[in-house]
Amino acid sequence: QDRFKGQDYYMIDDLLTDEQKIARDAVREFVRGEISPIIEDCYERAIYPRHLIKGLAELGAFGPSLPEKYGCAGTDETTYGLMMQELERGDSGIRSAASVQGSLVMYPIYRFGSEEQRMKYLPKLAAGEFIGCFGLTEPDHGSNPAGMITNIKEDGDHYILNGAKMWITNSPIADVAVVWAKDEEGVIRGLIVDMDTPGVSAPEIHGKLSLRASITGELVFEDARIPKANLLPNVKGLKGPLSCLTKARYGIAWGALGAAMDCYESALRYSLEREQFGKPIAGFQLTQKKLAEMITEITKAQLLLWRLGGLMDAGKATPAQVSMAKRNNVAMALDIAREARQIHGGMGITNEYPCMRHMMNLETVLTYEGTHDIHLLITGMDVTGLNAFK
Ligand code: TGC
Ligand code: FAD
Repeated sequence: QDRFKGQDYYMIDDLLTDEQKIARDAVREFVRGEISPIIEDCYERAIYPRHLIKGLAELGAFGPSLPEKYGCAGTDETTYGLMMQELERGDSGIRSAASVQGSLVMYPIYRFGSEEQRMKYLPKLAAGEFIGCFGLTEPDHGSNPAGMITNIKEDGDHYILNGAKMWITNSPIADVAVVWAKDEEGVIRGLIVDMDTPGVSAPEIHGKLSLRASITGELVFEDARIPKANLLPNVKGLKGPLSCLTKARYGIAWGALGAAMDCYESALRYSLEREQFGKPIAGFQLTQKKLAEMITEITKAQLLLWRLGGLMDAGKATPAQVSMAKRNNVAMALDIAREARQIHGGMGITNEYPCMRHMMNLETVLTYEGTHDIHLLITGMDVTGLNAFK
């Protein structure tokens, strides 16, 4: 196969800095050499390829935009996005692992933690020596995390943590969890939970037909004693976890673009090679319609992300703008995966081609980090000023 060069219909590369392109190309090369050759097998056997963690850490894929002082690369937000784009071109499950580690575990420790907590955890998480997970969703509180019942009660210099979290990426293999729980006044607080604490367990969730190269589990807390020193001191309320989600949703908006690019690339290549009725199927108008619409949507998403990256760096991006990008790009990628699958005909349902795997992965991506409809309602609230959730 020729080396992937990326789609760039509007010469968006001209808008990128050399540093951004170097970081993107390094991850692209890692995906080509380390992820693409094994991913179909991992997916089929529902295995998370843990051996990739070291390489991902060396690329700086865990918390790339956090400061170098903590072992991170200190990149801008567009670089972080481009890295997520390339990882998800490989597989949404691999990008998920990086999103959770960087945006949902390292970011809250950096943003809301004490300097002692930062120094204790961030370098190890950046180096992949620790695996982190993020516990917000509960069995009865998914889209509405404000209703959570997981709670902490004071007991001397400890908190007693009780409750359960559901659908937690990486929990069965995690060393540390950032967990959100209500205190005795009902205020949501963040805690750093070492997973070897007695009373903490993380049973794996089996039977997923999506995101199979990612490991997902529960978090169960039964009178777990968490030192008070592990409370994140600098945030109270739902805005704590939601701020982390804004950071991760931004990365997902880029990641989904990567999955779409991979599907388009495969469909274009296949349609030029596959002949029916005496000519390449790419020569039929209906195939061209599919391909033309795909590259149009990819190009629009690239432009949206380039601008959003600039707004993030300037500190001007609003959570609602991030919601719009996450919702648009994931739905766009899912549509492209479905159309690309069709272009491959029967071959499209096999693991010879990536489209079906991306399609199934993207069903999860459409749901986690705020469902497609929740993000629509966030946009609706932003433009009308009326809150449909209350
Ligand atoms: P609401 O009253 O609107 O807000 C409470 C406070 O939070 C602030 N806020 C945000 N801050 C930062 N970023 C955001 N995106 C924010 N959204 C809201 C808000 O300003 C307010 O602050 P303050 O100072 O006034 O207290 O909250 P609500 O209870 O009405 O909920 C609103 C809603 C429905 C939008 C929110 O609950 C929501 O986004 N629900 C979706 C839940 C979700 O996304 N869960 C994701 C779980 S983690 C996950 O899926 C990881 S998958 C990772 C992987 O494997 O890649
Ligand atoms: P529900 O909230 O029950 O929603 C069901 C349906 O109802 C959806 O279609 C939704 O859009 C709709 N709905 C809900 N409320 C409204 C409303 N007000 N108006 C209109 N429609 C509404 N969570 C974590 O905390 N950490 C993780 O690491 C993590 N990883 C995940 C990994 C995977 C593979 C999956 C599948 C999920 C993960 N999640 C994680 C959980 C994820 O964020 C939730 O699944 C998601 O927020 C939706 O919650 P729910 O599944 O409970 O669905």
